[in-house]
Amino acid sequence: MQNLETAPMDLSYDYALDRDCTTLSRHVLQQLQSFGSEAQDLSAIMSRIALAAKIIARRLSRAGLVEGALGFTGDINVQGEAVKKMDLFANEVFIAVFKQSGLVCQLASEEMEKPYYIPENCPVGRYTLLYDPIDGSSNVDINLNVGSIFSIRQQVGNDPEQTGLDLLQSGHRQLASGYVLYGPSTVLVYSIGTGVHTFTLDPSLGEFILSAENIQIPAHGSVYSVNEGNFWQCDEAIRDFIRYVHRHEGYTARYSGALVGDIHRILLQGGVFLYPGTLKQPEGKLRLLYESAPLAFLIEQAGGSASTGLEPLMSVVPTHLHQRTPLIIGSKDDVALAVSFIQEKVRMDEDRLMVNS
Ligand code: P6P
Repeated sequence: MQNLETAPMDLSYDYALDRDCTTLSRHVLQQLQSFGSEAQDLSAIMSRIALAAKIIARRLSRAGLVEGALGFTGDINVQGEAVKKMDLFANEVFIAVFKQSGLVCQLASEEMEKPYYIPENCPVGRYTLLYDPIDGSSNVDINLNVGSIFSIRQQVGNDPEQTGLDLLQSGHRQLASGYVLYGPSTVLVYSIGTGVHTFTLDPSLGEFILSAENIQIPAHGSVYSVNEGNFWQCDEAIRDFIRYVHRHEGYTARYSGALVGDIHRILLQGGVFLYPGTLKQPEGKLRLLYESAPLAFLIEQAGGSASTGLEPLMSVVPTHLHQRTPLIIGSKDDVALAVSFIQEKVRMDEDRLMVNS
């Protein structure tokens, strides 16, 4: 059989079969170079996430035709945000695909005040899934891209009080993370600590098929992604960074209102995404455990970086489940530039304090 590494772009039957047979579950085992129980578990978890993604993608693709798929439920979630019907549907999908899987002890989501606890799955050593079922749900009713974000952690001990306290760990404790981008095609991007890989849903097969391996984010990119409507709400250091990219050639603004789409662009083309603290939300808007930390894990695996502006995002240990965090994430050089404006201001404030003391 041809060596696929060296063969020219060959859409022969053999190549097509090889490509179509590199499914997500097989890829996880290849990445872990193991058929042991933990590798099988993680492979099975990724397959359940893929199943959830397919069910959500199907609903999104027909949302305009399905009674009750669009619009708001009328409820307010634990974040104080109006709940979209698609948020609720997607949250239920993740619960349904994992409830009978025997793999996951707890499911923690943006849509649930407390984790969904599955006691029969909780002998120590099972897993926890933290997820944002639909990120960017304001885009659902206008048919723009949305995403799902997930993070897989080891379940540590039992938490019969369902407080979620055992989930309050830094991003370094993640075993795997990724996102699904529901766009013109449905793409699942994941890392299990051995690089970043993308799978594209082939509707004719009903399978996610490997489309790119070991993605590396460029060290620099022209894109900066921030909601400039918050300009006067942001700290002076962030305003100075935005003024810098306004005044220097080679920068372009891209902001979709859906984190996953903005991050996917930056993963592939380079650049920096910022959601800093604002006067109204000094801790920022994005949640740490099931939005920022999974994306930080993945972007660092691709050679990028993620910061709160004051410390590496992956180092933050939350004090509560739905903790928010400022987020600056993307190409190493671009994150470093944005963070340098914040650190310069911290230095100036410290110097001013010393002079005045
Ligand atoms: P804003 C969507 O609600 C979300 O959580 C992210 O997907 C997105 O990046 C951000 O909020 C957009 O927030 O305040 O710019 O509308």
